[in-house]
Amino acid sequence: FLRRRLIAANWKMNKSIREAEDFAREFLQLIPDANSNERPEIVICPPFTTLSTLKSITEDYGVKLGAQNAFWEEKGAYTGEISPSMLLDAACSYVILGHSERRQIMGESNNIINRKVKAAVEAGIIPLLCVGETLQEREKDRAREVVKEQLVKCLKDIKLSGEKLVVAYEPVWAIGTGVNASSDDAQEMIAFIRSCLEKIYSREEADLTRIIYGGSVKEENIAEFLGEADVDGALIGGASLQAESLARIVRLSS
Ligand code: G2H
Repeated sequence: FLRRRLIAANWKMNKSIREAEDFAREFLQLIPDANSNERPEIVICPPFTTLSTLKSITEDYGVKLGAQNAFWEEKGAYTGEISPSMLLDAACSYVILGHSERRQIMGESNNIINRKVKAAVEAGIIPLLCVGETLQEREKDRAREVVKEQLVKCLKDIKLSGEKLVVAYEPVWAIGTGVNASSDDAQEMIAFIRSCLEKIYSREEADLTRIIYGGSVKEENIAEFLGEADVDGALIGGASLQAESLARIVRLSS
């Protein structure tokens, strides 16, 4: 298959160091071997404070790490911020950018996200760029327009080569609500996102880029999403916090 499946866990602001350690030890026992070609790519995006502990436990097992945010500058007087190169140093291969919680609660605009995506790509970290419409936008039939605008603005002037970007379609109304989008809705929007990437980049780039679905994914619905032609994996919040639940999702994605 052209694109390797990706299962990414977004822990959001959850877990102490001890809890992360317990999770990792249990999780690693429950998933297929790293060299099993049955296994999807697995990325855990924990709070910054648990990265180092998770690295020491997971690095020999091929489970990758990602961060949940990054700043756009490399270093300097930016109190409280963390740069993409620091994340690379902390063993992150990925960084979630543009998550709707940051757009809504922290007021991140497409322009800010664009600067972050650019900095991440330049540092060699793969952005997991989140896009998605609100319920109001969907009801006004503006979902495609909003998602297209997010893609165009967040990817402005960003050169890509190969698999240097992952897009996550996360309809805001499906996040943490227990109300997932239907797999048809996800397929339709993800195919549309692929067509936008084709316009922004090229057919080849669009075919290589993995586009995943996020929003109330759980073991009961993962197979349905993965059954869709354009859905290359999932970004999982709530259901990724328990090792058993995430491991079952991984096994169902094999
Ligand atoms: C959407 C998702 C993970 P949840 O934010 O990014 O969270 O699976 O809890 O809806």
